[in-house]
Amino acid sequence: MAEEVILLNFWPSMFGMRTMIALEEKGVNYEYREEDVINNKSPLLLEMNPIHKKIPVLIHNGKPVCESIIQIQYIDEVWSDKNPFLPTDSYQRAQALFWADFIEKKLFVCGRKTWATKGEELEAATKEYIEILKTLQCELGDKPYFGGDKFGFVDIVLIGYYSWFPAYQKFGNFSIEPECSKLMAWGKRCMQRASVAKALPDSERVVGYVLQLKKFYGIK
Ligand code: GS8
Repeated sequence: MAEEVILLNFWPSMFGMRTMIALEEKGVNYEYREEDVINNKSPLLLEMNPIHKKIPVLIHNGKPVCESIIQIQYIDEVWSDKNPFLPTDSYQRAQALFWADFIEKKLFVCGRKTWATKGEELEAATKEYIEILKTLQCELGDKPYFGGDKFGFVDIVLIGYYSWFPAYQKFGNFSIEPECSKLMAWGKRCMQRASVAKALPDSERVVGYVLQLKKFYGIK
């Protein structure tokens, strides 16, 4: 049977970027469908993700897989013949999942505060953001990728945020490069990959999107 793969996505989503990168890395043919998650979710999205009603949704032969980190794991298992994302060693695998979980718990919430808060809350958020990135940079160490010599699971989970860094810095009025130059170099390295270059939007477009969000939520 021919594989039918559909990705429901919304272009600025760092979560959707993960799934797109995973599909591209595996060379899977898929149909990309852009969703308007802010104003008009499609009936297909509501049917395929009735619990969270969020993108990204991966639809494989008519069956939905929800949550981006689960989607990366699913893609890795189903298309296992090419470019494994997770290490086979159980301990290494647990470590990769730990860092994916760390990114998941920390980055989105703190990143949002850099454009949605002000005053002391903003100051605390920008400090925390740098601390989170420094922790990740420490884990990266001198390796080219979190996966070692190979672009892998943690790289896929994190890299979408790289396209948001300019927006966070602009609205939060802080700078990532001075303390996190190795992490920025990692980001540039990842951008050399066709999968990442295809999935990540232009950072200026993200800045424009955040401006729209600020207006939408009435944030001055
Ligand atoms: C997050 C998906 C998500 O927040 C994942 O897949 O990893 N943990 C999930 N999707 C957002 C768009 S990106 O900010 C979304 O679909 N929001 C619509 C809504 O909240 O109604």
